[in-house]
Amino acid sequence: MKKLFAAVLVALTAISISACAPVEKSDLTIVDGWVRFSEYSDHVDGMTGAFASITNNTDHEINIVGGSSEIAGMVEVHEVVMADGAMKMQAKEGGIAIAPGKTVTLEPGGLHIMLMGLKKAVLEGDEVSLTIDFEGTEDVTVTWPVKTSLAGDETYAPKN
Ligand SMILES: [Cu+2]
Repeated sequence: MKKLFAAVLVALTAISISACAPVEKSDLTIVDGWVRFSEYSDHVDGMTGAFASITNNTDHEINIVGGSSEIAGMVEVHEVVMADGAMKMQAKEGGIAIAPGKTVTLEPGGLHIMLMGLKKAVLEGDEVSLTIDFEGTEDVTVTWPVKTSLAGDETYAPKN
């Protein structure tokens, strides 16, 4: 009986340690995450952006390479470039690199995570669960609030 009790204690301790591990490790510090409001249309796949400040706490480069979300058919990392005098967004080749000790800010009009092929509206007050895929560290699942667009946003209307 005593032996069994000890075994249960060991098992409980193991569970609580593994539950805490990802937080204690923290290769990354992710703050100010949010997802842009988007109305959903049955006729056209909606898109929206996800934004945050991400700091690389390691001594090696980490890349944001993509992601996934239940509410989106596809998640990509995007950059905004000037093409023929107009701002245009496109997939960022090789992902978004974060140098050791540096912070990358994902923001409207700049680097961002793009949720494409939305399966439902993304409304103010909602929370969106998003798994961000990294190279150089483990993938991270975040839950971010939805906010309405800010001045200076690029347009997220599909091109076709
Ligand atoms: Cu985009």
